[in-house]
Amino acid sequence: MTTINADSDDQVYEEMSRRGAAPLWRHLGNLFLDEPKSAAVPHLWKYPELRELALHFAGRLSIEEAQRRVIMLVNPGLQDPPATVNTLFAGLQVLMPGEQAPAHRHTANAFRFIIEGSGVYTTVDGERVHMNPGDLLLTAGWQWHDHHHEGDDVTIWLDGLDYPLVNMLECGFFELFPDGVQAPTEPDDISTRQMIHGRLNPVWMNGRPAAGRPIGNYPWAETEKALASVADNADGSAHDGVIFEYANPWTGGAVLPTISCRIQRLRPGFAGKPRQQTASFISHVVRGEGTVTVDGRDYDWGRNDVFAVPGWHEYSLSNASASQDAVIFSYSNEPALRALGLYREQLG
Ligand code: 1HN
Repeated sequence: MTTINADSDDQVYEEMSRRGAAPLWRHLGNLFLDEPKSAAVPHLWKYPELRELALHFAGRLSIEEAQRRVIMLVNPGLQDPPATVNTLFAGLQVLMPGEQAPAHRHTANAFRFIIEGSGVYTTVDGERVHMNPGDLLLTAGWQWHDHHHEGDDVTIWLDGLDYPLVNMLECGFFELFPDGVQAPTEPDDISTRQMIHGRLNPVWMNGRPAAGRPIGNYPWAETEKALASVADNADGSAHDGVIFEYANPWTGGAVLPTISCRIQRLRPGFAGKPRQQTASFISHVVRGEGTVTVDGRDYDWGRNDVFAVPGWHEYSLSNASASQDAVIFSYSNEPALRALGLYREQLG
């Protein structure tokens, strides 16, 4: 053991480090901030720019080689490892007619929000789940999934995953399906057909563990119906307009343990009040044009664009159009923060 030289603090600090120790008094300010400061920055991705990149590689990178042909939306503040906000990922996946993306599973939870194309399905744990634009498809952690394109058009969807959180927690597992793609073992779209009716839950399934996802697909036709039936007859939230959370029908809570998915409609002329929340979120514009203002800076979005708002940044949403509404799909890490007692918000 080295003896400490009592005359020189510098030497003792060096010795402290050699002994695997550190002085809290030199770290306290960095470790305990007055309020959160995100490494991620607010950011907007324009869909036509991303689509062009996706189509370039659709023409020259085989699905066998790529496994998943996904253009990752990388936050300028989170490049290594790449993520979109602190705990969440967004990517655009392109699948071409005739292609099959092989089956695999991972502990990360995932969903797809369909942007364009038809004739495509994902097999999730043996159930073929068909997708059309505006549909929300769930693949909960550790469910096998492979994608199949039997239609004629380019298909592009938004992939959302919580792998940045899973990896941060060092709980990532990944496995390839032995036979490439799964043979169907369940009736097509059965989970959606059994569960989508909202207030009519299938009694014979009660008692079954609510693991995985009870609904494979939240079809756009149902989502649109909800928005249309409220229309302009409710003001909704002063911050978000008319906003619905996609619910797990067993629990009434979020569709995935770490991710809440929402759909909102900003009526023409809507100007949302500002708010700030510890949750980070990512939004995809289903239709319309408008602005998200974050920390006083305007980001103007249009159809299919994606924007990220990291936690604890003050933001507000607006739709300046006098005649067109705007519809936005978004997902956030609010359930993960709530589970840990860390969700806070400040309403302007
Ligand atoms: C993944 O497995 C899929 O299965 C999509 O379609 C996007 C992004 C990162 C890691 C795994 C998919 C992904 C992904």
